[in-house]
Amino acid sequence: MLYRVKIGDVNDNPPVFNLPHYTTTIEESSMVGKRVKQVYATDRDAGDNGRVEYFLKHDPSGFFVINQYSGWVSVARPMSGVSA
Ligand SMILES: [Ca+2]
Repeated sequence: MLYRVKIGDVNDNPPVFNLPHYTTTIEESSMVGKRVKQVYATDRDAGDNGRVEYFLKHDPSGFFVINQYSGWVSVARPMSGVSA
């Protein structure tokens, strides 16, 4: 008998950012919603295992938000006059 086995993709590749670090500068007076920087990562897995979504891991200041799908970081609240 011949059995045909289909191997599905497993999630064996972590996402990889296209840069090791991203740096930028931004005016303290920047408006809420201003785009700061876009990050980009790829994942070699197929299908859902290769889909990349972005989250900020640690931002106690709350100054920034990241778009889950585009990777754009933008200003979430006014920075001027705030002592960090
Ligand atoms: Ca993956």
